[in-house]
Amino acid sequence: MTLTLDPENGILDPCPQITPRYLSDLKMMFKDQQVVDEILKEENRLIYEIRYYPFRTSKSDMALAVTRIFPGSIGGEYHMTKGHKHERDDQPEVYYCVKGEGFLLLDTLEGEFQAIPWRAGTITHIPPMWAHRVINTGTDLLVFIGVFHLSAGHDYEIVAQKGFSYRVYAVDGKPALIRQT
Ligand code: S6P
Ligand code: ZN
Repeated sequence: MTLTLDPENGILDPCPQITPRYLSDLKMMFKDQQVVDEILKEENRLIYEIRYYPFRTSKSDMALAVTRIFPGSIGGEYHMTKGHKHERDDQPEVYYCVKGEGFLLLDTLEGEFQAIPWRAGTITHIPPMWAHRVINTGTDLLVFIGVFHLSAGHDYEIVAQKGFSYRVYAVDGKPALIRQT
């Protein structure tokens, strides 16, 4: 199976499934809930979209997902993915940044943390059991590809409960990692 990705806009062809994530879908992930509520009164902003393709074979199934994060911030905190940990603790993932700039946050949610600076061309292996979240700190679209096993599963609840160790804010127009207590 061969797919085509437009690196300028992150459009995948063919693409059987597109999942939009609006602000209301990741409301609880942002720190400033008052600002979130104010924005939601005006508009339910589209933060990112996931374009998904499953590769089904007789013996082992993989999936590819292209995520497009639109630029912007909520209460000074850059647009980001919801973030999750794979349900299966033996399932890694590979991310490839196609366009844009930002950070990949990796967190065990048990004290270990890494922030990987990202730009077009960066490839990162996400080990099993590490929660992962991508932040768009640029003024343009951030596009990345994730490749993972179809059976990996996604635990969003644990991220909502424990939170990542750091948040990424725009401070004087530049990204700053702020430790969460
Ligand atoms: C799946 C992979 C990505 C994310 C996507 C959106 O394992 O890590 O395709 O699903 O980047 O992030 P999230 O946290 O909303 O699933
Ligand atoms: Zn994942």
